[in-house]
Amino acid sequence: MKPRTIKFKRASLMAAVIAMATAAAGCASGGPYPLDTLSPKSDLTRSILNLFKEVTILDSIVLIVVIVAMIGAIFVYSSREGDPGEPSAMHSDVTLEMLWTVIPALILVAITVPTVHTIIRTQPDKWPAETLEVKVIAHQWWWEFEYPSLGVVTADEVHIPADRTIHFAMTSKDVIHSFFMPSIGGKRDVVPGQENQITLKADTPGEYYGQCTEFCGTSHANMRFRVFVDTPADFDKWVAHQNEPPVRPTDGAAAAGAKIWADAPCAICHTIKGVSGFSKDYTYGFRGPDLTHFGSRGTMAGSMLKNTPENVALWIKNPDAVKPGANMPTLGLDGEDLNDLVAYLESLK
Ligand code: HEC
Ligand SMILES: [Cu+2]
Repeated sequence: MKPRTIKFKRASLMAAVIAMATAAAGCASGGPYPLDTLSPKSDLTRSILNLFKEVTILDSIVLIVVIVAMIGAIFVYSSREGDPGEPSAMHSDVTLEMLWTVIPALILVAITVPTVHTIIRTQPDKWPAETLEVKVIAHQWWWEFEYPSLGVVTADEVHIPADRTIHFAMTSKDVIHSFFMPSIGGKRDVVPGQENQITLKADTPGEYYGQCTEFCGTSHANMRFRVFVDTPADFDKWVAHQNEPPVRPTDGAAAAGAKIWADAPCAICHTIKGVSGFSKDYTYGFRGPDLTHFGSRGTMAGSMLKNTPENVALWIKNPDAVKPGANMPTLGLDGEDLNDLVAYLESLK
């Protein structure tokens, strides 16, 4: 080999190493991304991030050692002008073989021990008495949240109090989904006929994003949700409000809309507590989100849209045009009837 090509190879190798290091630094810088796994806001996500950091540091050390050894070998052992022919071949070296078996085994142990420890610590099978249970029921393509001890049911926006253990018990009404709220609770599959769990304690009040992360059909990407971590006082206020029956409008568009609601087939799939019922055997009023306090939610249709009168009207007019595959039929409402119905739904604060 001529010295010139060796020089060229050395230079391109160095360039590649510098490019990799720059890319790695860019990834670590983070940013304002709502599904960022690097900004934990609960004990569970903090443990996961710590584990991720430990393993990444360990792996980086291994990477640096390998790269330095490789570059060193290129400089020290590459052939030069005037070298005698082929180098001698080496056969077996017990010490070397022991080393390259034992060192990787130790590295694997160093990764396995904290991983298993984190899994055991973050997936308890018992939880404290003051734990709040939240049932998560996945539907194509929206999320239902039920608080059995509080009598509250909501959709796509789940509220939890900070600094209290929350136990999410999750199941699906149709296909396999996955519950992913990166800042609060990692990720867990949601499977029909089975109950999966996440237990955590959120620590920073705020609004966080969630998303279904198991392909579940046409509108999979539109199956989002929000997590509101409230201060305990705000959470109690929210619960008290959710437990009040919605105020019945007495005049104006909203009152006219309430009449349309009573005549339209909406109640077959939607519950408005105190107005149209819900059957315990799941034959009536459960196929779509509970609308009892629909007007108090900031988003709708799997957190895909902001909850504004314009969006609600667009939705009712033709759900499928807004959200491909939506399991709500087009019911032919338009004009003043539609506006009145929207006014009624938005009045359900
Ligand atoms: C066959 C069942 C069915 C009927 C009938 C039905 N809906 Fe729906 N509705 C759904 C489903 C399912 C969703 C959730 C769709 C999604 O987000 O993917 C939904 C979503 C909604 C939403 C958004 C709620 C939220 O929190 O995201 C509103 C508002 C709504 N429906 C209003 C109505 C009105 C008004 C009527 C009557 C004119 C009606 N629906 C009739 C099944 C139905
Ligand atoms: Cu899904």
